[in-house]
Amino acid sequence: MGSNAEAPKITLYTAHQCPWAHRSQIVLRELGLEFETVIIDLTVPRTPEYLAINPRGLVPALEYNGRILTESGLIAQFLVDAHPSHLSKTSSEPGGALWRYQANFFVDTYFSKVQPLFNSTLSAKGEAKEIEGTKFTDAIVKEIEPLLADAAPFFGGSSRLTIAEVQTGSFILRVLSFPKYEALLPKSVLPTLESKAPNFWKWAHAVVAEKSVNAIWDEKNVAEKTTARIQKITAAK
Ligand SMILES: N[C@@H](CCC(=O)N[C@@H](CS)C(=O)NCC(=O)O)C(=O)O
Repeated sequence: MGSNAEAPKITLYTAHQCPWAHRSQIVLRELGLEFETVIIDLTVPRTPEYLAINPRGLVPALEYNGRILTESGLIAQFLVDAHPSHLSKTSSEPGGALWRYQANFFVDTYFSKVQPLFNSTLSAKGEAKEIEGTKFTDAIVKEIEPLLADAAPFFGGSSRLTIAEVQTGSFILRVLSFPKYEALLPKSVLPTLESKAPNFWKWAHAVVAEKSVNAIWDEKNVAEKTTARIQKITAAK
């Protein structure tokens, strides 16, 4: 893969409504790397050309000096490792391995304990939406809130974004925006988080205020596309 000394040639295959693909935007912008963007239309079957790039047919895919990388979490980690920066400690610096464990633990906790409940809240209807919404906010209070006790404003006391925010930021945008849309999350999510998860509340607002996080964010478009996707899934049940 390319040396750090010269700027790599990067093409990002993406769809702006996809939170996984959005991770690549955040990391590339934080690292100040130039990249070309190719938008993949997810409303139609993938072309043979795109399937040759990513046989799984998913976005994102990232071409880095001629190599194709897929899976958003691994792409972010690769870029962070290839371009040492404020986003992460290296494993060889003092305290680095433990810092990386803690950041990975945070990300793992978010995606194993919180995100499944976000998804079940999105697809629930009527009273069940409130019930799932409460499970979702309870999980943030129990699992995430303690891990942000020293956020200042970012993970682990960092004044700048870290890999923890790179991996979660696009999902946090949705947590703070979707309660405005009745078909998505219950309105009660926001006041509950504000009162019961003050560390999360402060951290989340700092995350979504960052340019690298919100640069491609189009709330109305994402809300519409997510609503349509949920209607399709629930109609098929
Ligand atoms: N684990 C993958 C998930 C990527 C993913 O699910 N992408 C969705 C869009 S958000 C996709 O490409 N779906 C294909 C489709 O909708 O046809 C990653 O992290 O990169």
